[in-house]
Amino acid sequence: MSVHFTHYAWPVSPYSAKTRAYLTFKRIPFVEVAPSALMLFLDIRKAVGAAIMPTVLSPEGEWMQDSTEIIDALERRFPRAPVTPETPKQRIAALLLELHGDEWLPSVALHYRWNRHENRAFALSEFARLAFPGVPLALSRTLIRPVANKMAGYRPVVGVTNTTIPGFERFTKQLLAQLETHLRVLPFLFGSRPSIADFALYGPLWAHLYRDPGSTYLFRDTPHIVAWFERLMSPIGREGAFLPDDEVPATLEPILATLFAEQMPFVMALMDAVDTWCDAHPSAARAPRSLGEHEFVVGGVRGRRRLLTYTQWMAQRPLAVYAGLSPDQRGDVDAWLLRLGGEDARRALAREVRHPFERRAFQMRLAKAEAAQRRSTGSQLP
Ligand SMILES: N[C@@H](CCC(=O)N[C@@H](CS)C(=O)NCC(=O)O)C(=O)O
Repeated sequence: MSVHFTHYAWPVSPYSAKTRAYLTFKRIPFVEVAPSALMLFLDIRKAVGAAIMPTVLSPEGEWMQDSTEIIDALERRFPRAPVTPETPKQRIAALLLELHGDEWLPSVALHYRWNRHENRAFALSEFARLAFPGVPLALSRTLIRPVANKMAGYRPVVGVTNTTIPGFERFTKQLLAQLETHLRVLPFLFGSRPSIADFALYGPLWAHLYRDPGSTYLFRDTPHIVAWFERLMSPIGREGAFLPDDEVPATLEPILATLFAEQMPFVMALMDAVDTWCDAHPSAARAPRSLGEHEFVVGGVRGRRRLLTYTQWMAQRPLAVYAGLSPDQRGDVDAWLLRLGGEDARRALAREVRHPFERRAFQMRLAKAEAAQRRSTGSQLP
């Protein structure tokens, strides 16, 4: 039996960059395989239910899918040098920044990849050579075009339109400037050890914005971000540590303040939509993938984007940490939240998750207790 984990991933994939950086830091023995189209649409789809990446196959033959679940499962198996800080403010900040990387930055990533001619051509060639190894590029580019079109088609879903593009670009430049300021002082977001937040932000920033040749210029004046990419790509040789005394560095505050000003109102609107839908469908055991569209703001520009229920599952993570705080801890965390985003920020973290999701085979299942109650009252799937 192989003692290695297998990481099925392409270099163009942001969520794969997240898991690769994690595996590398933890020194988990793994080999990376770039799955061909055949593998994706036959083996991987059969194993996990979709042609998606990253997936990880354990030495025992167990498949894992979804970067967050992969990392959670491996953290249980490899508990040394945990990547999620234990203390309240750092833990909440790390999980919020994971939510930011996973559920807000994809818009930026899709914009720069599919709206820039040079990047679009590069991505198409990358998809072609990885999906159809050994096939002449002219043919493989034609064969892979439907997949590329599907990816490009996600732009309006995540709010990228001609109106919002200036907002996304302003947001991106500001984020890179803020991250550069932070990384001038510290090697990683919370100290000398990389965290789940480092991996999640690194994913789209490296795999799309930096690696795609038509947007690398965004990093011309950010040598510390480039050095951080390099640290995340190779083993750092030591465990490092998160800052003592639950300190969230002041240099992360502007990034968190924007997250509270722009991403969080949209997450709250999603949770309102989930509550409304679940109240109207009391017998449902799972929620639909999408609940229509809603307004959002990015870089000060207003647009509309799809309310994807998966995002609530990700948002439940920082909210659960807040819900579990002792009164003393809550006082300290509240003062910090008020500084970052006023009463709205405190209210967002304190929000009750009335209809918690569990994720199973790409479905947002309503959490067990509630589902059991629903079943006992004779409910059915919607
Ligand atoms: N939430 C998932 C997202 C994975 C994902 O969207 N992967 C992209 C590539 S980076 C993909 O394979 N998409 C295929 C599709 O959407 O059909 C994760 O964290 O792993």
